[in-house]
Amino acid sequence: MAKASAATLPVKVVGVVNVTPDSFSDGGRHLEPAAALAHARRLIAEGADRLDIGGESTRPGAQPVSEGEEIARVVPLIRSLRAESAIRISVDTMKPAVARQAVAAGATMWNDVTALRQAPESLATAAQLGCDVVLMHMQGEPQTMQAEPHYDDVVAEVADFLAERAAVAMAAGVARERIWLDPGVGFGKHMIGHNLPLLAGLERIVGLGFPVLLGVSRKSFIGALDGGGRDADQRLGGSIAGALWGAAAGVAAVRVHDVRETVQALRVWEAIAQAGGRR
Ligand code: HH2
Repeated sequence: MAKASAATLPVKVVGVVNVTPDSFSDGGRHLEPAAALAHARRLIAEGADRLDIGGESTRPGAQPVSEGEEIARVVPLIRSLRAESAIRISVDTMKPAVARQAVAAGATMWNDVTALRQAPESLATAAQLGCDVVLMHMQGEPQTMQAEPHYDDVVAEVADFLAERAAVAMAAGVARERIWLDPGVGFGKHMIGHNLPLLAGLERIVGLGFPVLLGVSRKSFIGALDGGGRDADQRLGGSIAGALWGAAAGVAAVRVHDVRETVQALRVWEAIAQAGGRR
């Protein structure tokens, strides 16, 4: 693993709150408003720096959700959290109208897995809202992205895509300092043949000069590397390995389901780096 350096730590921990019936790792657990709020409170208590709240699953085969339904799932939760906590809130949505309502309710980041490509008005909306924006790489569409992903050089192609989307966003009026990048582990990528080289080449994405958000938590490639067939909530060790790998490569934040364990792992990591005079 690459060595830690002053520039790479501390890494922020973004806790995932999926208000969906069908998310791949926790679908249905937090669909009821009270359960979603309780889960969000728990992640805050466990040390999350930010929460990423989503009302539509992006996993292949997930049911599309209407704008109204997605707003009804995420906006009241954001409003409740804003009223009781100073936690930073990100909204995980492909729809500009949802992002707009979420920001009005108190979100300060729009996490868009389509990198502002889903709707014609996405770019202008992001510029207008003035919030932080995560531009994520995905090959294809969520429904079909895992059918036949193809790359000649996955690291170069993801880096080029992200650099181009950042340029497009800035040309549309999104401020440079608002832009985050995400390589999109698992989004239109072969489980082993693409995700692993992409993670191995993460420093190239970090080298683009924007803060990088990394999401490896509970993803399928962990189950595949662990003998196959592991349920999503049985992938904690692999999720932490991925978060620490990201920390070593210099990512700014990791998007995780298991906040407490990830915070602990990163704290130990940081303490060792400090003791060795690397911070
Ligand atoms: N992964 C998921 C969803 N959103 N956003 C970013 N920026 N990066 C990711 O890696 C990422 C993401 C998938 O995880 P999850 O939210 O748990 O599942 P689902 O999409 O099924 O709700």
